[in-house]
Amino acid sequence: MTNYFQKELIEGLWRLISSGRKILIISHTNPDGDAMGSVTAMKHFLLSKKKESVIAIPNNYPEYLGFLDPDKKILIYKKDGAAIDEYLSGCDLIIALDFNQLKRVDELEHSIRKSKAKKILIDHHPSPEEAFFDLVVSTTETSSTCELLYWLLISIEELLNSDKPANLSSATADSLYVGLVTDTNNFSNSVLSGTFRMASDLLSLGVDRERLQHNVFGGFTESRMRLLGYLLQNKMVILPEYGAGYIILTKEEQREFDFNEGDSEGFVNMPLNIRGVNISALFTESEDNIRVSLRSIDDFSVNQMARNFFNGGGHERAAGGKLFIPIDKVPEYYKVSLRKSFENIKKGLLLMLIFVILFPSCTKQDRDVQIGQQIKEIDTYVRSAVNTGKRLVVNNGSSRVVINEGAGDSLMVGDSVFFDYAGYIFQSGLGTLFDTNVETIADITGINIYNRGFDYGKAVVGRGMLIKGLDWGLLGAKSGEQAYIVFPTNLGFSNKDVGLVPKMSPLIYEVWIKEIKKN
Ligand SMILES: [Mn+2]
Repeated sequence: MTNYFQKELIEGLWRLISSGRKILIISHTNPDGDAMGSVTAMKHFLLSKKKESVIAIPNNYPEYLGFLDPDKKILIYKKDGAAIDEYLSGCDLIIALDFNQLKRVDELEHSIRKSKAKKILIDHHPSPEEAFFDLVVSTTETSSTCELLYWLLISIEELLNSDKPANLSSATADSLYVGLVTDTNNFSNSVLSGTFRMASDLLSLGVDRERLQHNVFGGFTESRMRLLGYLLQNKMVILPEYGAGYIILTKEEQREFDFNEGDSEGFVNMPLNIRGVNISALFTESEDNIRVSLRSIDDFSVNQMARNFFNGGGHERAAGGKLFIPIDKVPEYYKVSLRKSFENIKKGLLLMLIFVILFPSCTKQDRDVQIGQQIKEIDTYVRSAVNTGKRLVVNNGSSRVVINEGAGDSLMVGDSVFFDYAGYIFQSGLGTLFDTNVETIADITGINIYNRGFDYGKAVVGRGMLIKGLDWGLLGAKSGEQAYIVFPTNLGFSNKDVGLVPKMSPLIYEVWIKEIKKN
């Protein structure tokens, strides 16, 4: 029996699913076992309910997961884009699995955003893009999307047939098992008692455990095994001072060992098997960036580390991101990121200690006082700008001082914007620079901020894709406009340290609007 969910949630979920006539099931780019397991499980389940559905993913799945798609019916946006768009045009329900933010579906994002279909998200990553979906089921404390999906499907079955024990087809069970063993790395992490209960139930449903186990964790090519041996022997570096390890896999080595997408699955975990190593990274050189994969044991948050230093994020102990630096700079950069992460933790602990000792009740009231103070300082700043003849726009507490006027359509909720920006901590004006997409500005600080590729910022405004102050501050701007957008910390990162921004910082962005696309 499951008591995991409120009855209303299951009823709402079933209402959406049962009213869908043409359903599209999607998951994230570079799909792993949990992504592929959850989309195929969903498809089998829908089939058992006589529902038409199609699976679409942004790029191809790794070869070893091919057994989940025996008749090759899964559509891949990179080659089947037109077919997917056509299906979408008549589609009335989209079910998104195993990702939190829509940008995780890459090229597929645009088509999904345009679609008028109802949308459901089922996922176990932090910070889901809630506003976009009609129904979100998100639990970060679940081992895998497949586990979450299992309990949901069982609950639906119980709702529909309260007199019989819940039943799922063996094909559905097989798929769910694949996601379960992938995301727990064969039951070695993120496992709770419910995870084993699910595994036990799946075996009772007739899962062919040995075959699946071999498909997921065996069945490698010879060249993949040789590559692993080579990396462990020649490329794995251990940094005892940080309790960390890493492996760099270059393009040249990928060619030499006939590397295929998915071959490096599990490599990142290898250094963690060494006593004293608690943090591990795998850097994989690709066409225009370096893919970063991070793992940890104990309490070190690689999610924070990925957010702060690797343009990414994920779970507390498994995260990923991207780097845009030459591959030979990676060892130094990794060490700096480790050092700074430990410094942040120490600072956090020290602050916490000070707060506990000195301000036993330093709470929301104190923060409200700080925010009130910031609003006053911002007010003084924008007044002096207005006094020099600048135009001021205030949206929900975010102030925009227009330096150079633009022309054409105004940016409204739902429109897309392309812009250059530089973010500073507000210190009665531009303080410390913490983020920019403009290379010349980044150069001034001497550090390659966030290591980003210097593309335009782009976002759909009013959809929570940007921090609130920026999201709201941009409303009404026109193409060609240059402006300062300034707001108190509650519209920024609030009570969290993020990258170079200490918690409770008011922020100011200089923005240059390049292009606006009306919704
Ligand atoms: Mn997952």
